[in-house]
Amino acid sequence: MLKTILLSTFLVSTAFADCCDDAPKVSIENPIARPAQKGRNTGVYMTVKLPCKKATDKLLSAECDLATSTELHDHIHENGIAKMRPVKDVNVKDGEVIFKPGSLHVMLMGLKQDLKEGETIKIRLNFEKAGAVDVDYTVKTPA
Ligand SMILES: [Cu+2]
Repeated sequence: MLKTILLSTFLVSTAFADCCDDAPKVSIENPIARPAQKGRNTGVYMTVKLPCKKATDKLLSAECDLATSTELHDHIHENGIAKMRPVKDVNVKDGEVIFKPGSLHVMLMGLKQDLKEGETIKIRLNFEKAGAVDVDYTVKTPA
């Protein structure tokens, strides 16, 4: 009984908190994975959002059972050519970070099966503060 009261007090106070930087919850908007054939690599895109502009977090890694390995990538421009390179982690600043073609993305390396348009795949994102977040990505060609 006491436990229930304490728990509901906690829920109410967090629900009304202006910005919960101590335990931020991330939300993932427009999660998509580019269609690709077995054996290939493909890019995964999304917008990572925190509850307010002041909040920060860090994406440390991503995991997907359908890939031989899963990396965090960014693009750099070298002599006018855009190249992908792995990054150790991705900071979420000012409340959001956008993963999009030609920029930050999650890279699925060595797909174990085809990714077909309209399918849904699961990827786990590991954040420094928010912990493990499981996300369903729609297989879709990015606009
Ligand atoms: Cu890449």
